[in-house]
Amino acid sequence: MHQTTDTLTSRRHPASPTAFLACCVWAALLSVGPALAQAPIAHADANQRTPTFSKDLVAATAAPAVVVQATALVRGLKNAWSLAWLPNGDMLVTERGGTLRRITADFQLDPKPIEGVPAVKAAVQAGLFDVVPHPQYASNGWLYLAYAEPSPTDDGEYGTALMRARLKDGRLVDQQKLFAMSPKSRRGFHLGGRIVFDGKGYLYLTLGDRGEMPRAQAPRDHAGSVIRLHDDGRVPADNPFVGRPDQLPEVFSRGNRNIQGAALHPSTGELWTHEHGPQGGDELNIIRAGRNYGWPIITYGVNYVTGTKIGEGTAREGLEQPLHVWTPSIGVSGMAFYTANAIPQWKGSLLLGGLSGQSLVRLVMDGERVLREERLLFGEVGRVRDVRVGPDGWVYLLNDAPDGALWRVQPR
Ligand SMILES: [Ca+2]
Repeated sequence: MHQTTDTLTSRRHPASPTAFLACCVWAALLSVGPALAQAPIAHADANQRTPTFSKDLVAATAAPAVVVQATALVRGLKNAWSLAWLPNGDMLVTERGGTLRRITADFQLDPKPIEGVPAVKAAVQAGLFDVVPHPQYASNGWLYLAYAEPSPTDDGEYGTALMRARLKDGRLVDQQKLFAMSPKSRRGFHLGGRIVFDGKGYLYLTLGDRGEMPRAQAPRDHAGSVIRLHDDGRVPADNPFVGRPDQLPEVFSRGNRNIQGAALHPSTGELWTHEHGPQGGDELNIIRAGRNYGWPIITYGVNYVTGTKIGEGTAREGLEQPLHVWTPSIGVSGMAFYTANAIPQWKGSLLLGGLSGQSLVRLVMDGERVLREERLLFGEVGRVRDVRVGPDGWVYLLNDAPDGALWRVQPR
């Protein structure tokens, strides 16, 4: 069961002119859209691991290591999306419709939403997404928000954007828009919206394909990518496609369908994400510079209702394989590594939520290998939108409902 980084590395194909040519040839043969054939982004040394499958590991899990219960601490949250703590113990919660709420350290919901939130397009899956304080928030006061930004020309189009601001007297001030995906679209699906700081002055923002599948492989399109920026919005000089006029410099990875959960690995510092598959095929991935995660060329899912095949199968040289696959889909959302001490048996686990799966999922990891999967709290908190570990070491959840709540998870 031990699959170390070294063994994975040794299985990669060395980058070479021949391999690059091979990439170009098969990319040109793909049928997902002319954009891909123009400028293949596929990586020659893709990691061709064999993923684990949720259905195998859940079936093998007889009983959870720790039986937990969830307690609703704050009710009356409307389609809550993201939870963050401030240094004084207060919490901030976004509601997808476009409101930012403050919860005091003793779990009292401020009835008055925070003012000055930018205009958001709230439709289908679009709206206000992540709220994340800067790692040095205590000294610089920057709060980052991801949201669906309406087109300034009022043409009905919108796209995922990133801004930062400071919170002063219940209001966002000093606002700076840092990024907006291009092109915008009228499709209300798959907007990503998670923000992760890497602790080195950079941040990642996850995006989605907007329900317009070929865009995830279109080289001059932000859709279906993870982007990487300096904390002030500048494009890092070492981003993988900087200096490539056929590509976009913000892009860090592509071929990502819709990422609504992302977290930095506590020891490697790498960005781990999951993404929604279509019908089946939710994935866990490690996002690496310049890699292509395959959507919609390869997937373990199929088309909704019809069950027909998407793309070319489940694997292709040069396209990343996921670590773990959920078929049927659980609608993955929210992610946190558990490194606290409050629940010692969970140390080192990866926690994530299921929307349609209506559960908290705990993955027991050995490096990059999932050893065990537990489905916890099934049906008890509804559609789990966000999963965070609080400063007290307990796990907190937000559920996606018109009358949702902030929940604390503790051993029963
Ligand atoms: Ca994939």
